[in-house]
Amino acid sequence: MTDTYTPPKVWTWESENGGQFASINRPIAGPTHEKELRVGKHPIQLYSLATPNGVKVTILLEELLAAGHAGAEYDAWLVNIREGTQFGSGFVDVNPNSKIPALMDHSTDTPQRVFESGAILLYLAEKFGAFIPTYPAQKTEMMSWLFWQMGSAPYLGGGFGHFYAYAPEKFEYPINRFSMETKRQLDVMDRHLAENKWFAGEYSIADIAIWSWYGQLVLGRLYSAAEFLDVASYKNVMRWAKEIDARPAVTRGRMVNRAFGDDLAMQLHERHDASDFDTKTQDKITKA
Ligand SMILES: N[C@@H](CCC(=O)N[C@@H](CS)C(=O)NCC(=O)O)C(=O)O
Repeated sequence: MTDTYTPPKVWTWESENGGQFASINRPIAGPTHEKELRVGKHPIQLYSLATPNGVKVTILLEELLAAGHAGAEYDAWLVNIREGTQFGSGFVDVNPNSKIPALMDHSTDTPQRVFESGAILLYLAEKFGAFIPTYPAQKTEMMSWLFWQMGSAPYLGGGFGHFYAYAPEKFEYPINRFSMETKRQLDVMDRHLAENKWFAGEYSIADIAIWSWYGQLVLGRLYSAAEFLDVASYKNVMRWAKEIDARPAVTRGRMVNRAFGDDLAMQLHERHDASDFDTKTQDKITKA
C-alpha cells in the first residue's frame, strides 16, 4: 500500500467509513429508539439472524429437539441488523452489546437473559444436559475448543471476511495478514481432526460453534473464499464439515432466521412451530 494515513491526535466520528455494514457501525452503545421485543408462546425466545453466530444457537436448539428435549421448543424472531433492529430498546435490554444472537428464557422464576453465542450454547447445553460432555476431562477439552472458537472467529469474520469481502477496496496488507491467520487456524483444526473424529470426544457444542464459522467457510458458504484459501487441502476439516452438514437438525438450524441468499426454500424468516419448516419457508410464502 502506498497511501498513508496519519491518525489525528483524537479520533472523531466524522462520516461513514464505507464498505458493507458501514451504515450500522457507530462508536457508541445503547438504544437508538424505543421498541419492545415480541414474545411468543414458548419458554425460549430467540432474537437472531442466520449469520454464523446466529446459526450456532438455532442448530443447537434443533439438535436438542431432535434428541427429544421438548422443553427446547422456541420462538425465533428475525433481527435485521442492516436495518438497525439490534439498537431497539427491547433488544438492548436483552443484549447490551447490540449483537445477535440474544435469548430470553421465560421458564425460570425471573426471566433470564443470555447474550454472546458461546454463553447461549453453554446455557442451553447445561440446561438440558446434552451436547456437552459429562466426564470432566472431556468437558474441559470441550470448553477449550469452545473458547478457542470464540477468540478465533473474529480474525476470520472481522479480519479476513471484512477485508476480503466487505471493505470498500481490496488492501493487500490486511488481506495477507488475515489470510495467514485464517489458514493457520484451519491448520490447527486439521491437525486435531486428523487424530479425533470430533473436537472433544463426542459431537458437542464445540463442534457446533466451530462448524458454524469454519465448517461453512470450507463448504464455500462464507465470503466466496474457498478457492482463495485452498480449503480443499484441509482434508480432515472437510471430512468433519461434511459429516456435520449432513445432519438434518443442522440444515433446519441454518434455515431459521435466514433472510438473505438466493435459495428461498432455505429461508424460514421466523420460526414459531416445528411445522413452520414445511409451510412457512419463503418459496412457499412468495408462491402463496
Ligand atoms: N461475540 C458475539 C458476536 C456477535 C456478532 O458479532 N453478531 C453480529 C452478526 S454475526 C451482529 O449482530 N452485528 C450487528 C452489529 O454489529 O451492529 C457472539 O458470539 O455472540
